[in-house]
Amino acid sequence: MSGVAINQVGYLPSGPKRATLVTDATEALPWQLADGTGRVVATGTTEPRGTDVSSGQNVHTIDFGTHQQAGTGFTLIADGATSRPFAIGADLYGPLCADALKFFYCQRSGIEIREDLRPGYGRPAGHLGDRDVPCGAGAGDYRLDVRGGWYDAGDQGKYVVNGGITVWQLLHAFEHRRGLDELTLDLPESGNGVPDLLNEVRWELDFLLRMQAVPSGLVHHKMHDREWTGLPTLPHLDPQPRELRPVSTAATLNLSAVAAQAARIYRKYDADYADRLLAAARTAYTAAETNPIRYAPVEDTVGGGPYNDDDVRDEFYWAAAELFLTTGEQQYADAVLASPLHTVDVFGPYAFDWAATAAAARLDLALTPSELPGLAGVRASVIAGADKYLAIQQAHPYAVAYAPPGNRWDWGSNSMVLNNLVVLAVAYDLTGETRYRDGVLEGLDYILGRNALNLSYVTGYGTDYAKNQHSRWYAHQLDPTLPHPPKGTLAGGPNSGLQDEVAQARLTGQVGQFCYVDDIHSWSTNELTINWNAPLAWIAAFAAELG
Ligand code: 9MR
Repeated sequence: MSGVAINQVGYLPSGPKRATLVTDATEALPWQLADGTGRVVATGTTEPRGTDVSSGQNVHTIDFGTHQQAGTGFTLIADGATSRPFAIGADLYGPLCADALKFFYCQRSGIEIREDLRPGYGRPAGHLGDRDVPCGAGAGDYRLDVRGGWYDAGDQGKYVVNGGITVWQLLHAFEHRRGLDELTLDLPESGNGVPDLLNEVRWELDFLLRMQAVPSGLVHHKMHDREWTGLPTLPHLDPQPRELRPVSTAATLNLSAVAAQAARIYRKYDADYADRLLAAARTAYTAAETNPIRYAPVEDTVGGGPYNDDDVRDEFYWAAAELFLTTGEQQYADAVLASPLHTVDVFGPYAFDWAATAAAARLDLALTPSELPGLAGVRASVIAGADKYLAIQQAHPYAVAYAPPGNRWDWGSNSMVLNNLVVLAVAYDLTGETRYRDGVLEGLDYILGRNALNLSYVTGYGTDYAKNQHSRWYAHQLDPTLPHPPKGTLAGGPNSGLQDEVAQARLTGQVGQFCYVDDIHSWSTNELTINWNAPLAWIAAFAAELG
């Protein structure tokens, strides 16, 4: 069996252009590139790569980078197989960036989603009762107004640590990528004089601020349904009571980090809001210092996910970094410099996620102008991390900058792949060296179809794409009157853990890349989440800039 896996969205004229051929052949083979009319416009020979660990397949690389002519409907032909059609063009990634960001409006809680703004996705406001929510057993004897925010994923829970890393990444893109301040996202707030990306992120920031308890300054870890609901359940029809879970040190530091970051970014548009954000960030940091070991328990999995984390050294580092970058104050500089994480290599198999935030701190310290002593060393550490991911990518026949230990792919692996590319992109920003830029672009190929499944993991992008992501309201697979997820929605991706029954029944014994199924019930391989769409938007913004 043979096949040619390509980026189904397409390649930038000046970017790298490679494909992966699956074949039994061990010797080099001829390949042809045909244009939209079927005319052969380039030829060459494949490079045999042996057995790819991530898929178990015998593969070759096809490099057609010398062809720079734009067009649509290109195909690659080798070993009797023809690839899916693809484009070559400069403007391929602007739409992906916009759609990946428009995704967030449809995740909003506590507000009607307007049909005129999102045709096919209009729905009544969900969870208006979140304005008066009791603290569950052990959480405290009070009620809070925790309305708004984004639903985390296919469930309707709202979790501070995951909302936090998502906000951080979207604001990081806003601060360090170009063009996002002018992007229109078709929101109710559009046209109010504030960039739409900041309008969208504020919906979540306001929710995060409401999760902070008074007077302690500590932040509730999460709020969600008392019991899990079934699929489909539209947000406004959720029958379950909602509950807050106890405060945690991780959530408190998370709010501190992103409120501090947001304070410097929103100041230009709303100084009062910036003051409020900064005050909340300071209060939270102090509260965490006096309550350093309140951990969200791993067992808290009824009605919502646990998002447990019992190592918060990285969250302390991250909050101190953002407070320092915003205020320049000595106390926060001291905390950054004293952190045990400041001088260690924080770029592991994957760079960061909701639980591991040290690399987020490092990336922001490297890019945001400041007077931090030893800044050159900070930047060098990011470049060293990028070199590591680049080496992994270069050894990988599908050009994935992610090779988890033992080939055991993580839950949400597509976000790990993308976040490692963010490190390459920051290295490009710091050095201007083309190999980092090319690494980012080639890394995106995997997400958009150059993979063992020949599948684009982004709904609406490519010829064959994921569209049955686990969701209670984009549940078209279960009820044809409901929509698929909106275009620009990323699927979680291969997960060797196979925690759900569909994955267990269909994927047991599969190798790495094959641990994925586009079925709505496969919540461990095929969910959609806010924190996975954020890196997609970040990387798409980078690719759009280059186009
Ligand atoms: O993305 C989370 C992943 O890193 C964890 O391993 C997993 C189990 O704790 O939970 C994932 O987060 C889920 C959350 O708990 C509830 N909403 C959906 C999230 C994505 O599946």
